[in-house]
Amino acid sequence: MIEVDYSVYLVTDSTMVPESSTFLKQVEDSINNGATLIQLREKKLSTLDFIERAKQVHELTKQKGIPLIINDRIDIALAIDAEGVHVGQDDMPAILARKLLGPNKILGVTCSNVEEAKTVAEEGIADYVGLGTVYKTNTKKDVKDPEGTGPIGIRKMLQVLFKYQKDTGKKIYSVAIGGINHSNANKVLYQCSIPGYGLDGLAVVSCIMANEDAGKATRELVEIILSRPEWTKNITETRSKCQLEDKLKSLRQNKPLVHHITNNVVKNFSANVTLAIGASPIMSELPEEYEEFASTIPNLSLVLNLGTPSSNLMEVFKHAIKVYNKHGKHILFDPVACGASKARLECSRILLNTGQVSVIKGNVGEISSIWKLTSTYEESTGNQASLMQGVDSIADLSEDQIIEIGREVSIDFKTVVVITGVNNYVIDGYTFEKIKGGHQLMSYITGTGCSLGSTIGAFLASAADGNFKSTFNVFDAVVGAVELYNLAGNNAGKVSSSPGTFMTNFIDQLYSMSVAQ
Ligand code: 3NM
Ligand code: MG
Repeated sequence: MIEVDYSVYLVTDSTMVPESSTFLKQVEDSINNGATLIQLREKKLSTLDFIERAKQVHELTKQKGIPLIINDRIDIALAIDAEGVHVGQDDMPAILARKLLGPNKILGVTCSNVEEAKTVAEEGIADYVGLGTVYKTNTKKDVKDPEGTGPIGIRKMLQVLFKYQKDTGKKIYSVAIGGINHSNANKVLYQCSIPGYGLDGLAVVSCIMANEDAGKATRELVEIILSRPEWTKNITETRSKCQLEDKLKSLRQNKPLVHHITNNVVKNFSANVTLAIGASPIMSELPEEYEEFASTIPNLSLVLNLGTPSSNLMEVFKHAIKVYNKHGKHILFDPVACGASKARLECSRILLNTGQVSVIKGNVGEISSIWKLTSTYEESTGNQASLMQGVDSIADLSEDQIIEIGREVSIDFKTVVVITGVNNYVIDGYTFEKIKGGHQLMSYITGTGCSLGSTIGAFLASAADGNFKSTFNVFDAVVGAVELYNLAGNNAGKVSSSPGTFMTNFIDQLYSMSVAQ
């Protein structure tokens, strides 16, 4: 069997080569600068021209000792003795392709959903799968899901492949494809993995083929693939057992800025809460200024609140996620009422596919809805995963089930999860902390849920001091914020008998506990 390195997989397209270059030069430059595998994908060439081109590319790949895969055309692969073939779902079925190719050629198959991944796994004859379309792309316009499957969809397919590997001991390699470029390659690798199983590589077309300098583009892509995602640099891996008092000291010193893109109902209250704990709020929905914020302000975080969604706001959210991810700044996502409609859950899916958030905060209903996005069962059988069996509504969930749902969301999205309620749960994989909820009067004041998001945002921005020297990690920051918020709520409740006075007492408590020390 041929040893294959799938990490940097160049799929060719002769229609996008810049005028300053030629098709063969693009491919050669890429091979000489780190491409580990080449797929010749020609949709319009005559058979004769295809063979000629395949021979030329094969000369180049043979010199470097890397495999050449031919898209779709098994006859051409056999004719020139290429190392393998890639088939899509509308091409020759994999079983027949394998028959024609024999056991020793590399066979790759495209999978766009869990069903297709299951079929490929069950047949067990593909060497690797191309999983996509990750993001929308101009290179392949006939894709069904215009937003792309995103990392959530890729992870679902990886779960199927991992299960197959556990059952059979056989591995099917995987690469992600579609809309991958220098700006997201690193994020895709980070987000498109599941515990115990990850992508073996990235397949790209335009970010190399259409580049004026295909060699440089390949080199830079290799560097990005090997580097660490920006936002993980802002996380101190080890916990320091830092107490709330120490976190508040850091908050007072760092005076963090919390950028809110939040709903119209709570803007005022959230700004007041942010100020009361000694942080500063900015409520900006002007995407043009985000790059400036994120690149110049060290103690900055972003709170994304889905409370009053709109098509315009979705574009603002998406832009913000990309910019904050690029600069490694923490994002808290508050999927307000995401279970209320299909459209709202879809907004959450799109945003969680756009980038990486550090914290997802919601009540049991909201976190359960997010959890449904990750379930691999519903697409194929219509059933929810076993975790929800025997549960008619979220009111029936036991504490263990709530924590398990939070844990699955945390592991799948690589994020800290906060579940609010009578008790609050802060969950980071197998680490969790239970924190008593605030006072019942809080439920009479709009924005007390959303403003916990502001408080967490402030702690997150304070933990990340811009020089990556934080003394507490994301989990600790979130625990601190939830502790402060609920302590202040309980203290305010003791001296208030009605919502109006509670509100002022709550702000006063937050202030006296954090600022006036
Ligand atoms: N297959 P770019 S997407 C060839 O989803 C191909 O199966 C896809 O091009 C799939 O890197 C795609 O320029 C094109 O976005 C990817
Ligand atoms: Mg095809």
